[in-house]
Amino acid sequence: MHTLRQTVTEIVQTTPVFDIHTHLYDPAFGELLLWGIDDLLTYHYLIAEGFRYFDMPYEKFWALTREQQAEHLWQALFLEHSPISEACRGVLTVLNKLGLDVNRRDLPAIRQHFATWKVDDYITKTCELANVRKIAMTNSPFDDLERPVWERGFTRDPRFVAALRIDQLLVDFPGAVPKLRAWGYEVNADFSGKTAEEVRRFLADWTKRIDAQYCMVSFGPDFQYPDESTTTKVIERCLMPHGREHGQAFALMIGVRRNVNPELRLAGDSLGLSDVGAVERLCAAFPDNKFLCTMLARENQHALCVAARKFRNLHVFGCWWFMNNPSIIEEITRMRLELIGLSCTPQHSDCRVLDQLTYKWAHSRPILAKVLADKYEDLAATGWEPTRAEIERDVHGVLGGALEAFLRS
Ligand code: RAT
Ligand code: ZN
Repeated sequence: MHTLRQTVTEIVQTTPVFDIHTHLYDPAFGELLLWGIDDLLTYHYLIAEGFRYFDMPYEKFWALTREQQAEHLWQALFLEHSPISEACRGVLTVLNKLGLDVNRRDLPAIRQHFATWKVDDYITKTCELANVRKIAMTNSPFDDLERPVWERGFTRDPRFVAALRIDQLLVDFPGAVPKLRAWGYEVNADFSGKTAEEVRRFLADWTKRIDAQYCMVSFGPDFQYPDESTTTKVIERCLMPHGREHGQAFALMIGVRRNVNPELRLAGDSLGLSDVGAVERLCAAFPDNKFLCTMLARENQHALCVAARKFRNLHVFGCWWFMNNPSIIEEITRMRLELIGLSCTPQHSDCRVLDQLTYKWAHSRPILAKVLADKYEDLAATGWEPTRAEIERDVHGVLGGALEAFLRS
């Protein structure tokens, strides 16, 4: 006889997940899809941690090859100190799940192992290990490496779905204008003339070209709505009508303070406390639009969850970046289930390196199982015994099914 807890754990482990936000790419993008030990070790989370111990100047590190950077990070974060941080532990989980003996602490042997893989087989292997059924990419038409691949066209790998990322349009409209004009859209920085309809044409063209599942932006903690800014204009006159016309949700990731330490490059971003009121005002002003939201500051999570209780057009997701640590994931997942039940997506991976799918889901699943099992046990104590089918339905929901239903609604 299985206990309820064992049943929940087994179902959470075996239910395939739709990972709703990553920075991974369809293999057709070639080198843009990062994978393997050197990409794992040079993940920006680890670079930030490496500089806690390095005494070399920043420029010296950046001048090294990727392999040399990886060796310095391995030395400082794995050999000279025990790799207990979540990001370091993640590297070991990946290696362990691949069947490597991490205890040998042998980087050259690990590299040899990766050299034997072909990318297509490795994607299949990783999706199996992570039990991932579908991966949402982050696709920016403003990215000069990515855009030409879409423009040329390619046969899509059905495991990868697209999300239209439009940060520049929203946070730097004047910077976006010359690019949009060069691509044939008649826009003006002062929003005069046909600007609004031309931005909508741009959004529609890209939505169609990439088959975007949703449209996404990341904002700083100072994000406000409404205000006098061009951001508000783009939202009101372009994004919201576009969203309604195409049934497309608008995903907001709020709270990143970019470049707090520019010397750290991609690893140099921090966080700040945001105004959940801005999200509430957006949801209230556009009841016929759908919003997804995640926030970076722990202190914002409770208010964001309460906002989701008030607005059914708001779907809360993920424990993003600095939130993606076991102690915080458990606390926030528990709180969300208590406040909004199963109508949320507790986790996304935010992977930048394919292999990370393995660890991010291996680390998140037991936490989700633990919190869910606690909740089902509380129900059982009242006499309401959840059936296996009910648990399977619920787990499918929190592992991406609820989001798919929200996007379809
Ligand atoms: O989590 C991350 O890796 C960050 O660097 C960001 O990419 C963030 O997730 C984002 O999508 O802006
Ligand atoms: Zn991201």
